[in-house]
Amino acid sequence: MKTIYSKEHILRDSKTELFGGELVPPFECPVRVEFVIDEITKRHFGEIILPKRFGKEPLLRIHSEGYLDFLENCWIDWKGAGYLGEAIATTSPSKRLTRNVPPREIDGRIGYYCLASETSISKGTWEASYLAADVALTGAERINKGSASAFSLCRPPGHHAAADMFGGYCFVNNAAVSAQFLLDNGAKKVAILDVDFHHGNGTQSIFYDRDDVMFCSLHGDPMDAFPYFLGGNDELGEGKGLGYNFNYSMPPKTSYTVWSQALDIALLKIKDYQADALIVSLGVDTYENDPISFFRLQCDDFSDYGQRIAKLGLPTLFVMEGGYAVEEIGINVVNVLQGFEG
Ligand code: SP5
Ligand code: ZN
Repeated sequence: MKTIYSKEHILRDSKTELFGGELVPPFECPVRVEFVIDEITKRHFGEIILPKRFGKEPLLRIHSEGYLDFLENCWIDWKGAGYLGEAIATTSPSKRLTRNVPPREIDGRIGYYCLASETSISKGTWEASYLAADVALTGAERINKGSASAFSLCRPPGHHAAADMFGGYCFVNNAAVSAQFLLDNGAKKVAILDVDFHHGNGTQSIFYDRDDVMFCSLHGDPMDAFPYFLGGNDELGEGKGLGYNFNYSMPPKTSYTVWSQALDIALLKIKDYQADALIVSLGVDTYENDPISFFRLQCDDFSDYGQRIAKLGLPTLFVMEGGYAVEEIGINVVNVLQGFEG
């Protein structure tokens, strides 16, 4: 399997995350993907190739123009306002008290487009996010041209990003942009399997009313875990999309035995759907030592579930999402990919 990767992910190098009332160094940091690259190299897993550039059109199929303009200009406007720190939303449209109009002034704009204010916008965030989408699209194009699999080592991650919102360390929804690219280039149906510890609220919201993308997510119960306000098992889709969204939320300390039972059920849904391709939102924050998550998966479990996913026999694009136990992130990611290859 080929890995698509660009060193320029480093352009996303925020210094601050709002955590427990303090500004701390972000969990989502550049060294994460360097550990993954090191492990791929060490195990001679496969060729590492550079992304192509696809331009903004594929992003505009998922995200609003106003949102992308905001991402591109946020840092410039924030500096222009004379602020010394990184760009953080201090306000957000709250339930009912909103007229749904993006304000002119930067504090208002960032709030309008923000779903979780732990995530700061820093210099280079847009450039890295745009490139991460190209990393994903390069993988999608390979799948479209007949590759059995590809690994898009995206950073920053994407599954929390909605059509017009950033947060949860995500800005552009790499998996959603890839799914739409496959549909725009001949696929009739695409399934997204989200195995990141956190619910893929952005991806779910993007495809919630559609039947050409099935979304299945395994994650920490939103009563106990970020993103808190979406991800219940009773969210099944709406309109044409009813019956094409499936959530498998699980409690603190969930073991691989329980997690893999949920995976098998999700895999059955995807099998019955008869998709043309599968996109795996691959977060390895389900690992037992992840610093911000609460599942109990062990390193070998990642190999096992890679094997189970392979049994679907679908062309599969792996898109990197979360995983914050940086010392083991490479082992866990490459275990999934090698398990998949068998
Ligand atoms: C892509 C991805 O994995 N994004 C995750 C974003 C989570 N950000 C919020 C982290 C808050 C962690 N709270 C832990 C509480 C422990 N008691
Ligand atoms: Zn996550």
